[in-house]
Amino acid sequence: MSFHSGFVCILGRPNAGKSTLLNALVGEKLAIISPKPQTTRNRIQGIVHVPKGKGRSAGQIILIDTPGVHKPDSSLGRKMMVEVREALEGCDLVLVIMDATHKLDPRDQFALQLVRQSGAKAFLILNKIDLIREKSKLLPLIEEYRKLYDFAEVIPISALKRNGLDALLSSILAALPSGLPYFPEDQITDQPARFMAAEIIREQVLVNTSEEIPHATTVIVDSFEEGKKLTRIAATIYCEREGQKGILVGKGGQMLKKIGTSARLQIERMLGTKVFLELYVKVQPGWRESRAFVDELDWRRQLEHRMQGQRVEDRRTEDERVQEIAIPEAQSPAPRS
Ligand SMILES: Nc1nc2c(ncn2[C@@H]2O[C@H](COP(=O)(O)OP(=O)(O)OP(=O)(O)O)[C@@H](O)[C@H]2O)c(=O)[nH]1
Ligand SMILES: [Mg+2]
Repeated sequence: MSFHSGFVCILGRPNAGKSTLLNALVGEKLAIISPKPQTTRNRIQGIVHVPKGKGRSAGQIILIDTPGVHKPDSSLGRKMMVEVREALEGCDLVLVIMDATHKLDPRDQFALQLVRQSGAKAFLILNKIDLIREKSKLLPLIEEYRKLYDFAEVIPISALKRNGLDALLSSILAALPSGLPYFPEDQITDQPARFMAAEIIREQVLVNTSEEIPHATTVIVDSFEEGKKLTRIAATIYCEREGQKGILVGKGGQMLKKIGTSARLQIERMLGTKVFLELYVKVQPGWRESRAFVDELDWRRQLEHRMQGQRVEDRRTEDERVQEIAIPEAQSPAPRS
């Protein structure tokens, strides 16, 4: 049996479970997850190395997790949708992931329209079936979806409980062309550790805050010095208003400390070193509407600028300068040597 490989885009509305599926198939936490919609803001590549199995050829699946499909109302939202479109470009297969507990609505049409435009082969993945007691209830839903799009396959799964994933992997491989692996066997993502650290911090902001704060915050890692035993990271959480800053810092810096400690433990696990994490909170009014600021959040662009020796901050315009406060309490305890 030959080796199969190719690019597979995971597409769907916010909160459908796209990132949960990516992590489950790769077997590592590459994407942050939260019950809040629009958690993922950029495309994330995860590489699944599939060994030869019963009736299945070996292969390499390059999965691309994407931001939830929605009608954007800000620069940030527009950038997220550009990420979706870029992920769709040139992919061999699209996994349209839908929350099986939801009724079909016009927003699903918008997602399907994107698949139609891409012209790629598509599977319908009905997720969260662990929440559905009577599985027969899925049949009318499948019928409705089939009327809207000619899916090559329909596969019910639970990304959270990891049900149906083996069948999904086999179907994906069978749909991919014969070819060589694109990436070496030890590579599971294209994301730099520096960016993953920023995402882990943002996830802790999502977990620990509510209302408009999750949507109004973003994180940039300002410095990342990796040593053999210790990694020193300084990062800034940007929010839009003084009131939000107050909540993020918390009484006596307690909230920032909580966010910092949880994030640090996860980053330590990811890097396999001790981490010294310094966190700052800054107010950047209306950053989601600033195209220049939103563009600078793109790690691919950050990487480009660092290679050119430019600091990200230097590229912001005068009226976008931030008001800054440093929170020394947020520092992690000094690492044990
Ligand atoms: N019960 C159940 N919950 C799930 C399942 N898959 C994901 N979830 C939950 O659904 C919520 C959203 O999951 P995500 O993976 O962040 O969803 P997403 O599609 O990546 O969301 P965005 O990044 O916002 O577009 C989280 O609370 C997950 O734990 C599933 O199979 N069953
Ligand atoms: Mg996501």
